[in-house]
Amino acid sequence: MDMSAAEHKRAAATQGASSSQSSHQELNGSEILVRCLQAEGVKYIWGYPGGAVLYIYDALYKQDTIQHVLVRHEQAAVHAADGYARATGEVGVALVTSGPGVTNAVTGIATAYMDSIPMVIITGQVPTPAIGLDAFQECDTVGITRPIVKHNFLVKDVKDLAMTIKKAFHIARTGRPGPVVVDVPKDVSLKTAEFHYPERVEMRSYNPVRKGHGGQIRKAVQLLMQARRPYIYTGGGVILGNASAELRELVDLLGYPCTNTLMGLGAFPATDPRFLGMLGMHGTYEANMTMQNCDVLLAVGARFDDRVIGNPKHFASVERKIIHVDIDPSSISKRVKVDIPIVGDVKEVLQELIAHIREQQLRPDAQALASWWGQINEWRKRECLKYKHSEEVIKPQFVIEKLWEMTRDRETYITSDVGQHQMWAAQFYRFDEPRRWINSGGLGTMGVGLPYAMGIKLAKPQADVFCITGEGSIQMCIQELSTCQQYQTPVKIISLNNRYLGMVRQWQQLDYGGRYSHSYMDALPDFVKLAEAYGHVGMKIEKPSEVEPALREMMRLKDRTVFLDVRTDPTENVWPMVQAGKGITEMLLGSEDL
Ligand SMILES: Cc1cc2nc3c(=O)[nH]c(=O)nc-3n(C[C@H](O)[C@H](O)[C@H](O)COP(=O)(O)OP(=O)(O)OC[C@H]3O[C@@H](n4cnc5c(N)ncnc54)[C@H](O)[C@@H]3O)c2cc1C
Ligand SMILES: Cc1ncc(C[n+]2csc(CCOP(=O)(O)OP(=O)(O)O)c2C)c(N)n1
Ligand SMILES: [Mg+2]
Repeated sequence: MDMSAAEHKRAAATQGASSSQSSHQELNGSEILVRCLQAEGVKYIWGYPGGAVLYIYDALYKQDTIQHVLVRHEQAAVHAADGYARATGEVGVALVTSGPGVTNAVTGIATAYMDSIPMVIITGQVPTPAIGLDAFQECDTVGITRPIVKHNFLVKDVKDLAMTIKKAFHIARTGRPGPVVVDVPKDVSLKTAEFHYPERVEMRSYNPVRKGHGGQIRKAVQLLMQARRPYIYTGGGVILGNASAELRELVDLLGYPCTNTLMGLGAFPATDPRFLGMLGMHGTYEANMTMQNCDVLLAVGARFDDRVIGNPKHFASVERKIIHVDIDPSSISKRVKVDIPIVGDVKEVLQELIAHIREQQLRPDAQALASWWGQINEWRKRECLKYKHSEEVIKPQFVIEKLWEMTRDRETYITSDVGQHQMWAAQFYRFDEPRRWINSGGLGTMGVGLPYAMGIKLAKPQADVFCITGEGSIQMCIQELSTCQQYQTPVKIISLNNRYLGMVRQWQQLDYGGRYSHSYMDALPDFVKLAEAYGHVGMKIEKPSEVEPALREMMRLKDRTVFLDVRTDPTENVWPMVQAGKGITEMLLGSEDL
C-alpha cells in the first residue's frame, strides 16, 4: 500500500521542484486525473478508497464538481456506474484501489464488457518501482482484466496520464462501447507534469466505421422489399446507438413484425401491435416461430446469442436470407452465417435504409405481408404468456403486471437481478421506451439490481426506480442499502421471494430429474427488519389481495427506500422455455408439456 520513504521523498521533491519552476499548469497526477474527468463532464464517480488511491481521493476532496459515492463493496461501485451508463448513455466511472479493490471490481467489469457498456474504471496500482515485486496489495490488473475490457492501460509516466484518460473515454464510448481500465500507480498519482487536456485523439489502429457501405445498403433494401415473410430482429445495439426513433420509423414505413432481444427491450414499444415480444429461450411462441419461418431477416444491433437462436443446427436448418447490421465486424457471421453484412452504426445505417426506401417510393408486397401477419396472428392465439391466477398464493407474473399497470404512465426505470424474476420482468413489464430496462444479459450477474437502481436514481432523481429481484440475488449486494441511506437515493426493491434459487430449481426440475441439489434457500433473514436496520422501510406481503395496496404504498413513500418482500408461489416456472440443446421452436409452453 505504501510507497517507501525514499520514493515519497523523490516524488515530493519532483513535485516541489517543478511547481517552483513553472506556472500553475503544473499539477500532480491526481489533480491531472480529476481535471481530465471534469473536462469529460463526469458528474459522478462510484468508488472505494485504499492506500494506492489516497492521492486521488485527496484531489477529489479539494474539488466540488464531481460527486463521489462511497459504496460498500467495489463490485457495487462498478455496477452502479454501469447502471448509470445504461440509463443515461454517458460513460460510467468507477474508482478502486489496487489488489483486492481490483479483484472485487472484476465481476462488475466483466458484466459491463459482456453487454458492451461504456465505462472507465480507474484502478490504483503499487508505485512503479514496486511493480512485480509482490508488493503489498499488488495484483496484475492489466493481466487480470485483459479478457474482460475493451482496452486497458497501465500509466507509467505522469506525462502520459491526460492523453491516456482522453483515449480511455474515446475508446469506451465510440464504436462498440465497452469498459476501459486505467491503472494508475501511486507514484504517478503524486508526480507532477504540465496539465493539458488534449482536444482530439487519434489512434492509427482504432477507427470504428460509422457509415455503412452504400452498395450493401442498396442490396439490403432490395432484399427487404422482395420479402414475403420478413422479420426485424433487434438488440442492445439499437439502444446503445440511440437509434430507437429510426427503428420505429422503419417499422412504420414497412409494417413488418419486430422482436427484441432481452437487451433490446424498449427499443421498439412493447405495446405496439407489430411487436411480437422478446424472442429466445424465454421468448414468446410467436416471436420464435416467426424467427424460424421468416424468409428475410433484418438483424440490427443484435449478436445471435445462444439464448436467442437455440440449437444452431436447428436454426440453420431453414432457408432464410439474413441482413446483419453491426458496428463490430467481429460480431458478423460469428455465430450465424449472414448474406448481407453491413458494418456501421445502427443509427446511420437505418437512416440510410429509410432514405432509400422513401426516395424510391418502394412498397412491400401488401398481399404477401397480409398473409404473413395472418400466420403470425394464428401463432399469437396460443397466448403463451397466460398463467393461472390464484386467490391464495401470489403469482410472480401478477406482481409485474400490476406494477406495469400502475407505473406505465410515469417515468419509470426497472432494474433486475438474474433468475426467474428477471425473465418475468422482461415478459410482463411492457417497455415502451429505451434505457428503461436495465439488467445483466451477457454475463447474467446476480447482485446487479440494487447497485444499478442506486446509480440510476442519482442520475434521474425525479423518476421512479424499481429493482425487481429474488431473495437469492439481493443478498449478493445487499450491503448497498447502506449507500442508499447515505446518499439519499430512494429506490424501491421488489423481491419476488420464492425461497428458491428459482432459475436453478427450474433447470433441476426439467433437466436433472427433480434432484434439487442446493437450490433451496433456508434461514433467510427477516428482510423487513433488515431494511429497517439500514434505516429504510420494510414491508412483507403473502396474499394476492395485498399486491396492489403494497405497490401503492411503496410509491407513496417517494423519498424512502422501500424493501417489499413478496412471498410468491415457490414452484412457479418461467414459460415458454427452450431447453438447452433444443431448437427455438421446440418450446415448452407450460407444465402440461412436461
Ligand atoms: C437467465 C437469462 C436468460 C436469458 N434469456 C434470454 C432470452 O430468452 N432471450 C434473449 O434475447 N436473451 C436472453 N438472455 C440474454 C442473453 O444472454 C444475451 O445477453 C442477449 O440475448 C444478447 O442481446 P443482443 O443480441 O441484443 O446483444 P448485446 O449484447 O446487446 O450486443 C449488442 C450488439 O450490438 C452491436 N452494437 C453496439 N453498438 C452498436 C451501434 N451503435 N451500431 C450497431 N451495432 C452496435 C454490438 O457490436 C453487439 O453485437 C438471457 C440472459 C439470462 C441471464
Ligand atoms: C453471481 C452468480 N452466481 C450464480 C449464478 C447462477 N444463477 C442464475 S439464476 C440463479 C438463481 C437466482 O435466485 P433468485 O435471485 O432467488 O431468483 P429466482 O430465480 O428465484 O427468481 C443462480 C444461482 C449467477 N447467475 N450469478
Ligand atoms: Mg428465488
